[in-house]
Amino acid sequence: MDTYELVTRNVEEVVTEAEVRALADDPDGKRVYVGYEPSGVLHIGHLLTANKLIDLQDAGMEVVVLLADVHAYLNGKGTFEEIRDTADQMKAQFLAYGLDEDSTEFVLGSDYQLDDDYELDLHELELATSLNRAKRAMAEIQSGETVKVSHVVYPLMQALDIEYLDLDLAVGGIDQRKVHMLAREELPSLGYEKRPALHTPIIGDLETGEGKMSSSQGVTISMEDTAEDLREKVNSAFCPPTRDPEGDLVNPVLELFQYHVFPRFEAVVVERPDEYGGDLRYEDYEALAADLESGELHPADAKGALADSLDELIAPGRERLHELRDE
Ligand code: IYR
Repeated sequence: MDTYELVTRNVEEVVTEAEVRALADDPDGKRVYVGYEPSGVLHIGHLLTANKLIDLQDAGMEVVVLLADVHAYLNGKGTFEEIRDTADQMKAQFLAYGLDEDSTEFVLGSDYQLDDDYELDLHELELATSLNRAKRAMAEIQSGETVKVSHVVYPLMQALDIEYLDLDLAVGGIDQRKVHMLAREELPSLGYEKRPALHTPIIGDLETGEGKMSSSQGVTISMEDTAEDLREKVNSAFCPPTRDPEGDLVNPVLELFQYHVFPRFEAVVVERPDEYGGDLRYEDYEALAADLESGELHPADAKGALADSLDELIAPGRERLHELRDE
């Protein structure tokens, strides 16, 4: 796989292809980031962008993980103290998950976002941005109904982070795209360069395949799940072997294979007794999806292999969480 392919595999949007190609041509030392509002336990959404960060590290880039404590505070996630505690736990889980310790820098937002220069640039952005634009940028990120003033400051700070962390590339779920577009438009008005962005898909709810799999509603997979939890959740997941009337394969089981399992394992082995055809080995997602669609691979067998792979992926982080709680 060439570097551009590695950098952009499994993403939903590349902004812009030409800019990301230029980075992929000379990846060494390029700084890329994802920002996360700290939360105590990582879930599948965090792990999807973490997989992209691992790809980017493999491509030779340096990763910055922003533990966005001020953003979490602005989004009503608790007191500063509570948020900081969860930031430490989050860092430990990312490292256990497989981010490379030597080329990952963890930064707390409050380490620089309260500085004078940042604050004055923020006010300049506030002056340059319409209230509507900021609200729209925030619509997919903000959880509650009521938009507070803090919710329109939030995306402007996120835009400034790209400059203040001296980044070459911003990465986020597709729900972050309007903030990144705002950043591309507004940073130049402050005399800063605009940066490219990669947006990863958001996986649909496990039981319906629709909407997003999130911790706030429905079933999600998290770093806390035991092997048994995973088996139960995956077993009850929506896994139609056929396409929907529009011809799309809406299938959260396949999505988990595509975005979580294949990027991290060389091959997936589906164990089957000999009388059912014996073991199957897949080296890429496409081959597994094709077999599920043709009926060669039974959904129950695919689910068993998925639960095992997910367990292997989260086991080190789960152990780390237990250690932290025992301390
Ligand atoms: N908006 C993100 C959190 C976040 C991301 C970045 I990139 C920042 O610079 C700051 C905050 C979320 O929805 O979790």
